Amino acid sequence: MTTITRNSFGKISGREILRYTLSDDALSVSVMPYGASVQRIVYRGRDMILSLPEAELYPKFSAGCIGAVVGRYAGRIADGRFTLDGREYRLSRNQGGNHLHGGRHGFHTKRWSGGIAEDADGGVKFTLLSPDGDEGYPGNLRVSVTYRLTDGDCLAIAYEASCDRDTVLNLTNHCYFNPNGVDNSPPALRRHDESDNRDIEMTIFADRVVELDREIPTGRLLPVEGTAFDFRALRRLADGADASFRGYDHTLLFSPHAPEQPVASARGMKSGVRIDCFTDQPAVQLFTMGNPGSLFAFETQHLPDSPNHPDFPSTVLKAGEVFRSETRYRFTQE
Ligand code: G6D
Repeated sequence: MTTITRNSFGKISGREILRYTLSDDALSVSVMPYGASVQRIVYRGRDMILSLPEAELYPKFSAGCIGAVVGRYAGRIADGRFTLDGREYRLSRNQGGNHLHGGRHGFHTKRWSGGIAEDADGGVKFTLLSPDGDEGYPGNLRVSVTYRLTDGDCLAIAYEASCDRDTVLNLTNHCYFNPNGVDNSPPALRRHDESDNRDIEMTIFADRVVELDREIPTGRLLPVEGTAFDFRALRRLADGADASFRGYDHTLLFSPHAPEQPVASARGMKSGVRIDCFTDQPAVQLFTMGNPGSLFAFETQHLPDSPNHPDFPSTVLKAGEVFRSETRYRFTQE
């Protein structure tokens, strides 16, 4: 049975931020309306994700999207432009001449509304209206994310969205994990790159990786066979690449799989904690902030720049359609 508590988590721009903590059995998850973010995950007494100690720090580090929901479009859109229904849309170009993570004022920077909602089935629901023209996107988009704990120490993240005009949409959550535990104490936060990914084993049920040229897809999907992106068999996250590799910031396309099958698992070799990921999305962005990096983000989503690649799975949300998606992270102590 999930219990939900609420407490003040400081202020952002002078306005109080409430933090909601869902607890059940060995797992507790704290979420907040700034960025509709997952602020903390504690499993059997260990922090599982990077967390900042107070709300006002999150806008300062917003470029990292720490724990946040990212949208309208997670990932990059080349040159900040795409054409839909014969009309070109110009988006904010907030990184290297491209559009990244919904733009300078993407969903991760917004104060969502909501909280403990009757229709959230024992969870916490945040909602946002992204108005027509927001960062250059068409249509008034209503989006919600509901966090709930389900059986077996599992965090379920359910998204729903609809728009009054055709638009593109690619949502994700941007937690930074380490199943061995994350030291979020202030001194360690300044040195968080001293913890590392070396003692993590991982499997990802993906046989193709998006080829990039200067962070933008070329349009080719390459086989992972024999590359640093081949996680089809369990191996250490840090073992697949040589010293010249600058770290993972790549999109892996899942192989066909049953919905109840985890698309990926990460296991802490020190803690024996395993995180299994389940999703209805076609791909995942694996991001390690370097090689081997200190934490990893595992952002389930569509492919980057899909609006400019007709042969990629479509991210078009037609006017009046309802988008629904769910990603789950299950925690197990081996
Ligand atoms: C960098 O390229 C990476 C992104 O993938 C990541 O999500 C972001 O930092 C936080 O821009």
